[in-house]
Amino acid sequence: MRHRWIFLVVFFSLPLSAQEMRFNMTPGVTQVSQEVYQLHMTIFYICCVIGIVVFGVMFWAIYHHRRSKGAVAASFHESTKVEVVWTIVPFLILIGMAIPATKTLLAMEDTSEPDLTIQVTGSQWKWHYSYFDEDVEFFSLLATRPAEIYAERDKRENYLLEVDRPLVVPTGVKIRFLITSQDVIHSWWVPAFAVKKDANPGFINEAWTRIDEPGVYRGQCAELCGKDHGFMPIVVVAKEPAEYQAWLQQTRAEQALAREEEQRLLSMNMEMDELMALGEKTYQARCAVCHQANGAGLPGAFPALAGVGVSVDPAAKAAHISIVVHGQAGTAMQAFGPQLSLKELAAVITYERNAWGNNTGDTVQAAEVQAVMNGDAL
Ligand code: HEC
Ligand SMILES: [Cu+2]
Repeated sequence: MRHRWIFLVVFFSLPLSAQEMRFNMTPGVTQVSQEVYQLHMTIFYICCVIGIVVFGVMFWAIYHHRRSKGAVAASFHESTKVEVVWTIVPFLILIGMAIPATKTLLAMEDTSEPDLTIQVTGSQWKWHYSYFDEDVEFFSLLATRPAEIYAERDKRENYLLEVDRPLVVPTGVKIRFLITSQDVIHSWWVPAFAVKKDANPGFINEAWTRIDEPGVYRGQCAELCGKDHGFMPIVVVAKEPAEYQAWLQQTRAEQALAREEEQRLLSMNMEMDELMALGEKTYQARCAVCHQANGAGLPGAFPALAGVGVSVDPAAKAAHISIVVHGQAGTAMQAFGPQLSLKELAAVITYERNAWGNNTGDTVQAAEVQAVMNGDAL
């Protein structure tokens, strides 16, 4: 037993160094996240003390009452004193843990009196953010390039943790999140805020945060939600209130402009080339995850669009527009009407009708898409 001390050093240094170790939880950047972290450390230390006391007594007893020393087992049972002690001590420990835990949980759940409310909607496989009373909403999609995912290029720093449009929020105000889903269960998780809430279809869950420091905070969907569950990250950019207001103004103006452009588009005829170029881009960004880049689909899960179905049927143009705009209830085929602009819809449908050897020669125009949206016959 010359090296007994090694065991003791390792055992006693575990709780001390846990705070610095990479595999500990992060303290985060909000008051609540720090409370959560402190709570976790408190409970962890309590567990360590219990562990040290229980194993200490056990190992001490084994060592001192070993047979080689001629120890003889004592015979006693039913000690009322011991039974009372081992009931009361754990009871007190549990109460001691429950009080700080309840306090923190109540603070996390208190979504009252927010300064800003944002609806967060998950769907396969992206997030949608809608700012209440601000007329601003957008989708936020993975921005990592497929070449990185398929290891054809080096991976960038925030591999799989980058999006095309981050959620932008002001610092120093109470932000309430209303979290829901359009299809399956997702979960909106940003560790730095200690916010992790399930997004359930048909329900709205609430969470909140108040961020003190401007910065970029990253998270992920934390509920296994299908094939691309690992490909729907979350990026939150916290800005000083003045900068946030400027961003809000600009985004609102951009979105209003885009709506005007939609109106203008209705009376225009776009050329095949333009439609195909935008269509390919839209298809690769939004449809290829399921129907595959070459339109071949995934047998048993996602239908092929190349060579079969509505995409090659000259008589089925309206049906084609309709399934893209309205989706197919009960399947993974979402309604893209609310997700894409009229221009993108017209382009992506045109693309499907003319790519991969699907030579219908049709173009689809914005006005035709609008007509299907309105329920008019083509
Ligand atoms: C999350 C997976 C997913 C994504 C993303 C997706 N689809 Fe689909 N799509 C499906 C599934 C599943 C079906 C089959 C629906 C059914 O069973 O009726 C389908 C069916 C279709 C059909 C009907 C095929 C036929 O001939 O009957 C078309 C057209 C189509 N999708 C176009 C698109 C377009 C355009 C996009 C991108 C804007 C897209 N899809 C994105 C899953 C997806
Ligand atoms: Cu998800």
